[in-house]
Amino acid sequence: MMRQIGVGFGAICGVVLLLAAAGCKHKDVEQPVAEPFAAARPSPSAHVPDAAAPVNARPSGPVQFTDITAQAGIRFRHNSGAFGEKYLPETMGSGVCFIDYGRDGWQDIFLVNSMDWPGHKTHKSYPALYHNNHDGTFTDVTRQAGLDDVEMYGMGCAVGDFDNDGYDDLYVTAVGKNHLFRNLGNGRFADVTGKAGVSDPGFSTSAIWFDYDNDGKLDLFVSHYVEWSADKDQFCSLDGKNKSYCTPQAYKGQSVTLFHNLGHGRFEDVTKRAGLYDPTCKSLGIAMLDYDNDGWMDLFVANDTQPDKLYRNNHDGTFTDEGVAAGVAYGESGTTRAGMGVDAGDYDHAGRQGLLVGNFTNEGLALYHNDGSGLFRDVSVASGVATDSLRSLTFGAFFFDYDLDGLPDIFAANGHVADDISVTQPSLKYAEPPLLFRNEGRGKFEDVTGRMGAALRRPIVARGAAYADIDLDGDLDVMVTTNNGPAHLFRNDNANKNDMLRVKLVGTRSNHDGIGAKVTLTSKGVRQFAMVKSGSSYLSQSELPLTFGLGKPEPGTTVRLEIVWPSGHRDSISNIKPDQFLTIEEVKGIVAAQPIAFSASKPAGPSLGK
Ligand SMILES: [Ca+2]
Ligand SMILES: [Ca+2]
Ligand SMILES: [Ca+2]
Ligand SMILES: [Ca+2]
Repeated sequence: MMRQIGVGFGAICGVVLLLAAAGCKHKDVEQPVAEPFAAARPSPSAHVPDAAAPVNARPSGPVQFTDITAQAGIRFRHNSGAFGEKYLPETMGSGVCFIDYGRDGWQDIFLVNSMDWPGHKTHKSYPALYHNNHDGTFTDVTRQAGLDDVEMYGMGCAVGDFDNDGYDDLYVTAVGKNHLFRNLGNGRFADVTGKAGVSDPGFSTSAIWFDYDNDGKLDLFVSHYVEWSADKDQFCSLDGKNKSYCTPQAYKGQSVTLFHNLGHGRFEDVTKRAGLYDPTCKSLGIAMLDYDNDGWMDLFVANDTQPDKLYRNNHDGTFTDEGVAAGVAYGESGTTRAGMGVDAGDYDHAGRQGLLVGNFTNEGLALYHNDGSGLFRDVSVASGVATDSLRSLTFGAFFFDYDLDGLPDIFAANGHVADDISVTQPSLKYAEPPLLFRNEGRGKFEDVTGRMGAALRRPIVARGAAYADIDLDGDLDVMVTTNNGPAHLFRNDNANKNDMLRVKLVGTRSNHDGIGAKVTLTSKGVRQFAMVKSGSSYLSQSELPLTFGLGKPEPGTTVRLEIVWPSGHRDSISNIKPDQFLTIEEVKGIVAAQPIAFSASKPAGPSLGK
């Protein structure tokens, strides 16, 4: 029934019509209450995607990923600044973030760039913002957006609406000073780093927006790698003669940073007060999770050659590292690994978030099952992901349900750090293909990379990775960055022959993005659990809307959603039809519903072998 509902009516009318027509039941319906941000916030109807009328030709055939970078008009190239000296940061960048900066319901792309080193300038390098044209193509709007006047040695990015004005803002990490770009809502961004007090110098890597004190304002956590500067650069060599990129053992670590959002555009560095100051850390990836399900956000931080950390939120502004006690600090042999990209997700319908960590070659991906009661179990080998990833050096890594069967799968973006690795280890290569693991259920994963088309089989020197449904056909597309090279946009073709439900949350008492909100979906007797999150993967961020795969279409399928917001408020909505993009506002419930516009089976591109 909801499929017939148009998109032209306003939010209030939409709620009434939806409730009446679709028979939605709200357990916690309450009168909207006045709250401080109400006036400044946009009407939720502004979030409705303006997709064309749905095409009912449902696709068929196997899922394939097609590299559409060129046809999409994306010409970004990362500049590592490498000039032969092999400075450590050159081999580490950079990231990609999906951001719907114009709030038209279509995900835009932000790509972080590094730059030439001082004294070795050949040209200027800037990050790139690509606007989604709603037709599979993108336009470079970096200049119009005002993002082309800060050159920096960029590493990563994080997307979150820190001032709750309804427009997602951008934090960009770098070697040197980081930058906070406030989204002005008119297509432009303003550098507000100074006023906000978040420049956080050093060697920053991944960053994350999360509300650790549940006050409705997003706080900022920044991971740092090592103490490095050009004058402290060490000489390392694989062959005893020529310089190679050093491993992090050559340098001292650098502490993570936590910034508390004070409101009014200002932040306070509370790292020490929060118990997080630790200069032994060499952190690369961050995942937010609530592993003990107490409603307070915890963090998992992957450290390169140092123990990984699980920072439990103590509810009083402090954190305690429970990594060792929880069993996630070390590999199975008791050694530290080269933790890079990370993600947290309920990959087996346990109702709790497990952990995924990308590691070095010969270490394999780490997969931890969350057993509850504060303990994780290393299931890397038992699940099948460790063996098939042993030869890979994984940076970007995340859970996502690429085939929409309801079971979260795993993507890993790989590429060695040493461009000369095959000289000393001929079995290893600098460029490596990504890995896609299909979740077979019962805790098992199968490497299906070879069956996904030629695009995923091509070796690249991958670093960042993120997903979003860029064409609003219901399935998740993937973007991967490469070091000192182009970024790749891989379109997911044909996964949407399965049903799905996509959900965008709008917080009112909670932060506007609903970051930290937990959504439990029940359909056909199966419960799926997901959380709206910033960060994860490596230097990157996927889109904020959640996608739930619902498997084969069956007549009469309905879905029930239960949402626990960071404020503690609960919303419960039943009798939802599949294949919609819903916008759900805290307390109000569904405020907009847009049917998924299926695109029929796409022809395989010329680059797609087989
Ligand atoms: Ca904002
Ligand atoms: Ca906060
Ligand atoms: Ca799946
Ligand atoms: Ca898609």
